[in-house]
Amino acid sequence: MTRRLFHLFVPALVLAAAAAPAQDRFATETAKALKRFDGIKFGMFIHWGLYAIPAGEWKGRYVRGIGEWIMFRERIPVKEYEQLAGQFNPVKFNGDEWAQLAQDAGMRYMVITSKHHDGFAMFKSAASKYNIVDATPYARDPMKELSAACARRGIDFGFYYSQDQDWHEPGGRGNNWDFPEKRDAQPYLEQKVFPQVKEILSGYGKLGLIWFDTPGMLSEKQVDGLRAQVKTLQPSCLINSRIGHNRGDYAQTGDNAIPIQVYLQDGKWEVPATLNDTWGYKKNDNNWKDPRDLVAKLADIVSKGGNYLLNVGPTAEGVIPEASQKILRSIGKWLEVNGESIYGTSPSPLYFPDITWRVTVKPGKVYLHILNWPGTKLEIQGLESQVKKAWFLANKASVQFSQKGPALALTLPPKPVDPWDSVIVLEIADQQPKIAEGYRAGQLPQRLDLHAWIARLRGEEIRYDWTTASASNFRRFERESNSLAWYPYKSLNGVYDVEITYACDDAIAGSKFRLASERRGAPPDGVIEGVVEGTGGAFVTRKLAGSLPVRPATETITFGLTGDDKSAAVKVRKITLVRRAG
Ligand code: FHN
Repeated sequence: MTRRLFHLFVPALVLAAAAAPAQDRFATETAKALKRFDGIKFGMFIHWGLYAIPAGEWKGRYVRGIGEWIMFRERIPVKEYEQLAGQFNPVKFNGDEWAQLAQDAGMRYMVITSKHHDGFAMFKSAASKYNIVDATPYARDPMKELSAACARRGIDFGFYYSQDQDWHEPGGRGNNWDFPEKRDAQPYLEQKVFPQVKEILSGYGKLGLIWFDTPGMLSEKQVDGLRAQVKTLQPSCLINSRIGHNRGDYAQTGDNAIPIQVYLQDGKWEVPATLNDTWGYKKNDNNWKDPRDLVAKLADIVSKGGNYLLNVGPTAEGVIPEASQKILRSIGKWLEVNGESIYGTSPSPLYFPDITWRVTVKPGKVYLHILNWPGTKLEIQGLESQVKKAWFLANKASVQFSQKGPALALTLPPKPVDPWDSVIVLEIADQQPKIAEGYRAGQLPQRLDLHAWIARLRGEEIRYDWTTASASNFRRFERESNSLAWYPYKSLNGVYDVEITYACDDAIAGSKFRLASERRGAPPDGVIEGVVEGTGGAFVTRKLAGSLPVRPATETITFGLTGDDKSAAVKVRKITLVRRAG
């Protein structure tokens, strides 16, 4: 998606305080449901709809961007897009297989698109004939089967519903090529949204949650009405923050956006994320994330206080792509052995100095997730509780350690027990770990690494490589520039000197770079620009000229290269922020 679209339609950079509505008369049910949600950690997102037919191609041409946006990108008239319904026949759909895949992956909840921005209902709807039962040759409601298959396996089931954007209706937001006249949302809400939300809350058993998206233009009163309707029908059904106006029970980060540190100020949160570069199926998108990356991200997100909602985009035949299945099952294998360190845990009480390790906690136990093997010695600073025993979760092998004040020194084997995330269990003398002053989550040090690994990779071409621990291919294509984006979420406040660790062959030096701290709808909080110098191909750390202010309101710190094709080969490992005194 272009940056412009990002700003227009993605409201979710802000982890909006989601706790306010819990004061309403459904507070008890909501609190109970939130506690359950906090424990289950890992969910399957499914984007499935008519857009799976064109699968990223329109009239023989490749269409850039996320697959489910094809109608918008190509300005396809409603009458033409509607024709897809006549071809939609997912005969290979099997709800049990999908739910089983989620279970095999260790996913404990599922959220599927009941209606995306294209306005097509993937369930039987009396409110609009534009639905899978009435408008397709398939003529069945797959959501009945899927919700029942999840219930049988104890997987919490939820629906995604696009409440504001609806490109099929004049009253919905987004389609100004068919409906150029001024929009009136109220009739659309009354005739489609409210009745359909009632349908999905009434016909599919107990919903764990409802996932609204891109709230955009709806008024506070309209959003209150929507919230009241959900809670009246199912008081324990959680509502995500993208309902708008801070009326959600829990918050979303931006898509694929992970906070840089532990983040607990605004209640429970979730990261919605893709397995490749699209949500809805695109036949040519094979940019699959490495399972190692996904397991490490799961540990990273959970250690920071979040849940991970990872997406699959099934085909128009109703099949989840083989590559996605394989990746998910391998995550499941890791969770089978290490799930104890993920489900039902609390976030880290320590801040993270770099990307070597992460921490999750259960009463009397600290789980140390080693994501990047440090060699035979590892020192963790800040744990004051006495460690009684330490062992690898995977094979029970004990780990030698010594403690001196807040320093815990571990002696490790030369190679990781698990190449993705080796978990060491520390049994401690206290129920809750005691943390030394200065090391607590929130008490960030003067020097802080923003590693490329925890950045969101913006753009379709940019890649992260584990072997060099760096991102590359910052090539500028058309309007879309590839960049790294970090999300401080209120954790930083100050003026920072900046160092960059990168590698660049001398022959390709000379691209321009731009580092900026930004927020929507305002001039940047700070910008540093310069030219990339050659490093003889080796990784070096260099100080940048200038300084970067980052404020609590700063939403993103973005690094991009705005040169020509030369910039493709520059490798960026990390940006280090060094807080200036005062
Ligand atoms: O526009 C949608 C997009 O298609 C997708 O559904 C994602 C999932 O989080 N939400 C919106 C963009 O943030």
